[in-house]
Amino acid sequence: MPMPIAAEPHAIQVEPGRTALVIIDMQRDFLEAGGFGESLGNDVALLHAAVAPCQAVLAAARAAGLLVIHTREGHRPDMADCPPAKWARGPEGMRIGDRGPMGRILIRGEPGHDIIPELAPAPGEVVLDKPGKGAFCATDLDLILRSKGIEALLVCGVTTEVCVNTTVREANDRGYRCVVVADACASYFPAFHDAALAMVKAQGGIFGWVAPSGAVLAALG
Ligand code: C5J
Repeated sequence: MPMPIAAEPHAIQVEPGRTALVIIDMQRDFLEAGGFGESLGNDVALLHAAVAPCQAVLAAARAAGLLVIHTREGHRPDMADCPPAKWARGPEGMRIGDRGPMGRILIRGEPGHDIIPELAPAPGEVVLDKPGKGAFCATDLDLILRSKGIEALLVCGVTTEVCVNTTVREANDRGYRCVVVADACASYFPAFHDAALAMVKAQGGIFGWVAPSGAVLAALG
């Protein structure tokens, strides 16, 4: 049965069997002290507002039988997939691959790279490792979505203007309809969060739709 979501710039209908929930980078490295986010000078507490709405949407998506995809930003332990230009941007001693309180920063297999326990993937859910900001860059996400017949994405996670927004733009160009769940996303910069959501829904929804978690829960419920 189609699910109508009260979104902006206008309501959208999605089919549960053709819709995936994509939770972007809810990793310890971005949300906890000592990780990649803090190494870049950010206040990681600002991201915590998104956790409870993400949990609620995840529970509802599971109950509705949606495909659930969790992404993680990070690099191979040998860092062969970390462009020097990305590596060089952090402060010396706190860069990608350096050792911090949660292990090597933004490296796969390290504790900091894990998804926070509140949003731990369930068995059978897709966990997608990505080296970049966008979830389609150098990953098999498009193949997975097309193989499962997915055409619409509910997108949550962090940060709104970086990995969420990049992924939505990539998805939009590939023909997916994206609904960004506003309060289930967060940024280290509240003004950027607001601007990123505004950019998605402007011009008649140039990149997609924006809805509060309450509207998504009402649709899924
Ligand atoms: C950042 C992300 N902000 N997941 N990554 O570097 O948004």
